[in-house]
Amino acid sequence: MAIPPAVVRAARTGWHWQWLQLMNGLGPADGEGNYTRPTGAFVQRPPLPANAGTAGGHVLIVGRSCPWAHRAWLVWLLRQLEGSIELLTVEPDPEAGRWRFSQPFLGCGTLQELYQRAGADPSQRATVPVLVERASGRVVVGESARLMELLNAWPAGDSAPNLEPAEQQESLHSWRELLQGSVNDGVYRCGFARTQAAYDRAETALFDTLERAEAALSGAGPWLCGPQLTLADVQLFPTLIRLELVYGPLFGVSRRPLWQLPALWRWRQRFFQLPGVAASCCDQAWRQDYFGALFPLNPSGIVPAGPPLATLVAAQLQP
Ligand SMILES: N[C@@H](CCC(=O)N[C@@H](CS)C(=O)NCC(=O)O)C(=O)O
Repeated sequence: MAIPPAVVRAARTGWHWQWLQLMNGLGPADGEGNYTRPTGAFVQRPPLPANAGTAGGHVLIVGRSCPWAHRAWLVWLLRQLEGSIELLTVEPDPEAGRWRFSQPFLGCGTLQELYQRAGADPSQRATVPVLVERASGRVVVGESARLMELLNAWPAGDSAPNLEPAEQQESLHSWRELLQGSVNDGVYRCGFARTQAAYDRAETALFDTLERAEAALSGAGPWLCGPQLTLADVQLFPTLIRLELVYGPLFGVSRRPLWQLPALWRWRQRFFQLPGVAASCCDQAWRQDYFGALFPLNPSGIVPAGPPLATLVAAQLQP
């Protein structure tokens, strides 16, 4: 039996209203429907702790699916900091919408507890990545952009690369600023947009920046700022490696699949080959967490099939 149009209209209105309520929890928006990322706790860049470099003195807490955690994890592994900073992975708890420890950590079962013990306001989100001093439980920093810089300054072995080379400082700074808003947060601005206009703005800014990156890499390279790998490359990778697997299908970011940007495709392949990087790419966990946890964007909870990660980092473009 056909459903009367008036019932369909009422259901759509009611459904849309409920969607907006759920979106308020997921990602706040301004009056024009643009996603506005809330400010977290412990966001300032601290000075290098006096005991930095002491074996086991600090713990870097990450979540496998989180791109912000991934960038800190990448700096940690590229600079080979495993001797002084322990890496600890938290698990998502999609029902409660928070991170939990597999084993109690410093007496805490959830990241929220750890944040509150460290002095965060209960209204503030407990986010990954976060760097914690083990002995005191003090949060050193909870903002990934600052954390990347701190880890780059952390005492490391002679073979550890400096990811903020002085000679590339200017271009590094401008790339990082551009990527942070239009690409790293940009994919979320697309996925969490409340209106068509908000989505269009974010999507245009995202692909404009990717095309600029494509042009920069086509002309020079092999890295974004030139000859040396920098924090700008580290910042771009977690977003680009999730592009076809998550952001394309879930956030509506599919105007230009990466194979249409061949210099960026090769750059992604090159970055993936760096020691340790492949092991930090947990594509199954990403898909499970994003499609499973972001209920307002995927109410069925179905995790769609996607391309195998290996095909996205192949040396040659697959015809
Ligand atoms: N500004 C933070 C954002 C990090 C962030 O949003 N992390 C998400 C996971 S991708 C999180 O932990 N969310 C938990 C929550 O919102 O309660 C950073 O860059 O470090």
